[in-house]
Amino acid sequence: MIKEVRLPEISENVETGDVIKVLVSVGDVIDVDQPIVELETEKAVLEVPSPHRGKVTELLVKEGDTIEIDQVILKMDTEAAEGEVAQSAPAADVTPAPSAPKKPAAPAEPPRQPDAPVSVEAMSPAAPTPSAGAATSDETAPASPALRRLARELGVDINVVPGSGPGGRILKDDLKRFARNAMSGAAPTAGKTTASEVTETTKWGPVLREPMSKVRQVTAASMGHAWSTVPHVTQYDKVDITELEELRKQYSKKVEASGGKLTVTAILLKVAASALKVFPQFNASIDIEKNEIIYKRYYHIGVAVDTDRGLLVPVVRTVDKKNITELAGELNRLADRARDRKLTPDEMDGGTFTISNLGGIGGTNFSPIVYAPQVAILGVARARVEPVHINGRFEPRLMLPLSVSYDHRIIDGADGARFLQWIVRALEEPLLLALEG
Ligand code: CAO
Repeated sequence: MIKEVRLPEISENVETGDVIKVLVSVGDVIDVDQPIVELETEKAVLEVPSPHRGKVTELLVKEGDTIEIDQVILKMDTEAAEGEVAQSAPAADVTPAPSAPKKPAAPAEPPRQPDAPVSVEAMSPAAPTPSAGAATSDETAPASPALRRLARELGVDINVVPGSGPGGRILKDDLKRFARNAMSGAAPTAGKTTASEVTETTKWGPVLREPMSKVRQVTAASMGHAWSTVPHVTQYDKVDITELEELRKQYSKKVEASGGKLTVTAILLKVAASALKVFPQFNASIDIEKNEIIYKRYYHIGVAVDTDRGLLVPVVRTVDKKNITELAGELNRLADRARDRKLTPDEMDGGTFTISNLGGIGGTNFSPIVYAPQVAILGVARARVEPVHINGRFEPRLMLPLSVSYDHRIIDGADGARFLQWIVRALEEPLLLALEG
């Protein structure tokens, strides 16, 4: 019997993907769950597994094709395969994985299809959102193909339409509102690079043009969107972690024995979750259309991870309910999965706050960009021994620079200062965590 194998639903907001590699050929006998194509979407690189066993009779996609959900990838004869041994997939830089990845039990997550593709290389720091500064291609915009078509018909660049749906998804009403505003001259255009500005560069010397990877496209879109829509303020402070460092060294072996690494990031996860409970406006989102603030009663914290493919932000779930040893283990596991290209899109969704620690690399401080629709992000720079004036004399103390960037629409400067001060005090006086956190 001839069966069609179609692209199943991958994740919320993902409508299309680019075929990076076709892993089977016509005539191959393939097994259930055997990867058939490697697909790059705006959120991850995925292996699409075969839902049936059979002999491939027709291949309907090739490398470089952009395919949509439900598009037929190949046809196979499920009877012709009887008695034949399945052909194994060619060795690829991917990790075979079960067809139904374990879904973390978090309230904010989209449902996953039972035989959805398996992520082998994570990509997205957050659900992509359209950006005034994003690429002009509409492939990264979280909108349905029909809406993209409508946008083209209306002459609207879908990438600059702010989405009000879940995860920044663009809804029909968003497009209509945007088009109306555009006609009345109110559409935002800030941050967009014009074609002439771009071509000008070739006038002054040789250049190299290369296509942006999907990670870069998504990062560009979400950072551009955040930068152009969130009025940022960044608050800076320094915390004396001399005593904490002693404790960290003292307990690091114990934490290592349970599979984690007791770093400042793991400790900050716990401290941040407690601070978010004390200052709930930092664990929120804004619904500007309805003039409402959405306070989240769960504490899922994203941690920026530097990988060879770019910035990825896996999310540690229910941070408030875990101890630092558990958090250290989970952070280690997620950072490894990010670097090994194994994160699933779900593992990067649903964050309510983010920590970005660049201290392992260096720097005296920096201003991180808020991952909209979140409203705040904690930046961590390199701890250094500095002379600190205490009781009339200078003492060498280990000082950790911290910053918090926040959305000034719902967080006032005084609250920004209080929030960061709370974190500073919790690191200097850990009892505060038990008393207030
Ligand atoms: N100050 C001084 N030393 C620091 C430090 C800091 N702020 N943060 C980490 N370190 C040290 C650690 O203690 C560790 O030292 P040892 O090897 O001697 O034990 C070393 O730096 C490496 O730490 P790590 O990276 O293994 O562990 P971590 O838990 O601190 O960080 C992670 C994990 C994933 C946050 C980090 O590896 C990473 O990828 N950072 C980059 C994040 C990034 O790109 N941010 C920018 C995003 S754009 O906003």
